Amino acid sequence: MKSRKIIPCWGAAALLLSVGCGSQTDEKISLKEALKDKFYIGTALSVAQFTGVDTLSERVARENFSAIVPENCMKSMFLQPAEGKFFFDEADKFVAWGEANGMWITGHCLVWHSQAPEWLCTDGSGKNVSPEALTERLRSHITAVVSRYRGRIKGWDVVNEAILEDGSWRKSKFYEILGEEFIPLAFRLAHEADPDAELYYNDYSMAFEGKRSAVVRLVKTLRERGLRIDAVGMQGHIGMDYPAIEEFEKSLLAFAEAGVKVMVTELDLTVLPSPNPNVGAAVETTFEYRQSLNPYAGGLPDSVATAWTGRMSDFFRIFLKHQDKISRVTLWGVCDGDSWRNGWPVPGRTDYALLFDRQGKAKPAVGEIIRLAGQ
Ligand code: 9MR
Repeated sequence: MKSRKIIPCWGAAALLLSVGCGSQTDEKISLKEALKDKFYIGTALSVAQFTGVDTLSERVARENFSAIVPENCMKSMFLQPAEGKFFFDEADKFVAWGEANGMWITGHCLVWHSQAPEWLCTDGSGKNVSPEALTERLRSHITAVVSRYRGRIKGWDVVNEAILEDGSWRKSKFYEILGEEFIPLAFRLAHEADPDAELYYNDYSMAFEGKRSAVVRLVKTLRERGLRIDAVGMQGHIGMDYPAIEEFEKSLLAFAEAGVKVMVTELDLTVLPSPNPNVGAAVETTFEYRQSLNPYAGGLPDSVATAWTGRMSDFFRIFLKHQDKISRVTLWGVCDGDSWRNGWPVPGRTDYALLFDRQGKAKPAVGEIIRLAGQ
């Protein structure tokens, strides 16, 4: 299907209108239709979007994307806020919404140092629990969560953000207590709970050389030990001048070469100035609000919007070039107003990081991606 003609020559203007209002005919094609034979095109969903509160983004998600991931509701602090007390209401609704709308459903995330409940790694006095106790807690959490959605959630971010930019292990509680063994442990437990589910390692700042090599080593180690790992998720929290696209591409190729699929996860492109050029997506790193850091509160100048379209399209050009290696590209949110980028690393800003604007209208980049997909 790679050669299929999808855009009529009169198309660009009508195309943008049509994807904006979501109608689909032979001539007017949505993002997910255009990418159907390339890779899944996904989005993260917030609770408001799959529970009928935010109907605007819900519609945009349904009409334009083919895969979903929960932005927050499946993190361990929400699923098991107290030991043995699970809260599945929102996660159940998320999965039901995905099934009702024919989405490829990914679970996010089983083991992550952030948004983990206090009780998981420490005892009542705040001291680290023993390796045996943590192993048991991980076993009960992963088993309960993965087996509940067995056959329905098609892939899991098993371990999230365990490696630093220089390639060293993040010194998380999991690492302090179990060393790097917590990673193979998590992959083994997830596989036991649903042998058919795909399993992923997911991280940000993947264009860094040190991180690239460490992730390749991790993939190889897991595979040598006979453990299942299907793909590496390259979080795409990118900016106008980072990362260098060539370095991102190098990592993509290195992961594929290590024998797994690549997924571009958590894609968003900020236009805002960063007080620290090297922050990746470390949620704990934040800076105080200053007006000078929020230059586009009243709207995005055309020149900046055009540059944004260009950069987003450049990334998609790379994704399409390597479509045989990529199984999914997922935006970290539906419309600009939904994006966590408005609140990080500086709270209270106005960013324009996603493919649909605050009114749910497709940005020019959507038409550009559709055009690129048809070539
Ligand atoms: O987008 C998420 C935001 O709403 C949460 O407040 C934040 C809390 O840690 O997590 C954000 O999502 C993160 C994702 O789960 C893992 N990679 C980095 C993402 C951005 O922080």
